[in-house]
Amino acid sequence: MRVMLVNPRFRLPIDTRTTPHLGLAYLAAVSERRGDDVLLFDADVENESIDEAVRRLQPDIVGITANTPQVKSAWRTAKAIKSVKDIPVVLGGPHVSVLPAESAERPEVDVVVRGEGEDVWVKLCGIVENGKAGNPNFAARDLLDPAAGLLDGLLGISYYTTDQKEHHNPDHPPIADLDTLPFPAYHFFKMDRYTNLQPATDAIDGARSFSVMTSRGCPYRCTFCSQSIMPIKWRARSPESVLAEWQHLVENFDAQEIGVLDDSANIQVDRLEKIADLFIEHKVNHVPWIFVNGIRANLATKELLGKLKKAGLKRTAFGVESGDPDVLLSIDKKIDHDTIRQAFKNAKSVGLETIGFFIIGLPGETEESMEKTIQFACEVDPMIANFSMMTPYPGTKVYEIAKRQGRLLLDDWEDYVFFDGRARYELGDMTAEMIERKWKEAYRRFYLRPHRVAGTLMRKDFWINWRRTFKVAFNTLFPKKEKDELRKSVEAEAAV
Ligand code: B12
Ligand code: SF4
Repeated sequence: MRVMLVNPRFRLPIDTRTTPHLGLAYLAAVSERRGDDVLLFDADVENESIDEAVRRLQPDIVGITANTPQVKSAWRTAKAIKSVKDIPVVLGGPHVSVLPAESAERPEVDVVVRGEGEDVWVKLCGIVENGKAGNPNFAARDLLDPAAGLLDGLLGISYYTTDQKEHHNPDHPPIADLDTLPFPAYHFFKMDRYTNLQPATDAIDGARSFSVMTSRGCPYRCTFCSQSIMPIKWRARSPESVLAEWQHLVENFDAQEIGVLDDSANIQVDRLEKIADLFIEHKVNHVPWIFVNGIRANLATKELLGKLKKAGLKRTAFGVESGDPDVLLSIDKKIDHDTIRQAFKNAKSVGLETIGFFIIGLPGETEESMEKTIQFACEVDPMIANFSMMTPYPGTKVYEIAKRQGRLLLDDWEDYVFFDGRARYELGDMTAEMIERKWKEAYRRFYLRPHRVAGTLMRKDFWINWRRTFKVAFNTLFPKKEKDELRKSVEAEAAV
């Protein structure tokens, strides 16, 4: 079968990096293992439109990924595909997992896959393949024919049959043993068209950079985090499986840097220690790698971090979120400031670069609590401080709070991004003006301290990336009406 996987076009309002989509890379890998011809269409790097590609490549099924700001683009993509042919069009990803009915009811979408996708996608492709075996003209309407009942037993999907009946089949169980998954199939991506996730490697912008997930899920349930839509059970790959993927990336793809995307990589400390030992023993520790997303500060001991540093770890992030103890308690992060202080000290003492993630505008915040966040950021002083304005994503507790008790300032999924300098909701005395002012102040005060300015100017990668850095800084502090222009241009492209 010819299966097409699509990352719909979505550009953030600032110039961010472009990386291959790991979820699609996994889906491509399981499709390849099934024996399918895989066609990967990442609209961020393609030169042709989706309908041209569909006409040229003639897929039998198309899977489109969608996070919240991408979902409208996913619908436009689905529509464009349907204008060519009535192929089964499937949507998956974080947004549609939370709000499946919203997409399933659209005429251009046939099936929504909720949650972890590999097993469901493979089974769905099997169903379509069987349908085609019995009927070469098999189309989406045949898949959704209530009399045929082809989708009746498939767990984890939502869809409307052609009699307009809504179906939400029960959830599919999460993959129990992640080691059974093939490695992400990067060979289907046009790798030379991507930048890197975060330049860990000084002096090599656009280094050959790959993402790896060594575990999935997170046992915590922070009130602002969309992770709460994924299975609560934390599952990890074996150290041997992680080593094998690492060797594959280093030897077959000449990886120059690797970003570990786990939500909570260090839940089992001995597993990470074993991974570090294996990297050292098998001499893959010369390739720098980073924890892109943050590891749990309460489990970041000096011993563990020291070992990881020897294994090639260059940079780690910690999710701090707030400098105010009451706010920190209220978001269920289950951590305290002394533990966070210690984690930053541990990381710095073993020579790791650090990133701190901070949020301005959590529920219950006041000007004073935001002030404490800025002060705490300056105190722990990570190499990179990332301040985001609280954006309440559907499915999170903060979204429910903002909707019920506050005032959501968003009515378009395409606005659900962090970077365009506008507050997303108001709650009690916390106004949009206050959030926006303190957010800008956070960046100014953190980065314009004399020792930071001097330190930044001394960094080699600053001089390599200075044009981009200035552009990002300028757009962050002086966001303009460019978001509307951006949307117009994306929609104009989609209309072509
Ligand atoms: C790495 C990452 C990024 C990277 C790269 C994104 C990329 N190209 O993959 C960058 C930094 C660019 C990024 C940006 C953003 N991100 Co991000 N990101 C992640 C992160 C940490 C890992 C993504 C990943 O690789 N996961 C592992 C793979 C295996 O999972 P997956 O992609 O979800 O795919 C699986 C399923 O969802 C499903 N699936 C997905 N697509 C499809 C399609 C089909 C057809 C099927 C059947 C199944 C299916 O099957 C896949 C395999 O199991 C996640 C957190 C997380 N744990 O997932 C957040 C996350 C996806 N990001 C999030 C957000 C909010 C954003 C931004 C909007 C933030 C912003 N800056 O404003 C932007 C949007 C950028 C954009 N252009 O779309 C949220 C999404 C919430 C939501 N409701 O949409 C998440 C969940 C973080 C969180 N916990 O809140 N992100
Ligand atoms: S913020 Fe981190 S620790 Fe909290 S739920 Fe999300 S992934 Fe887990």
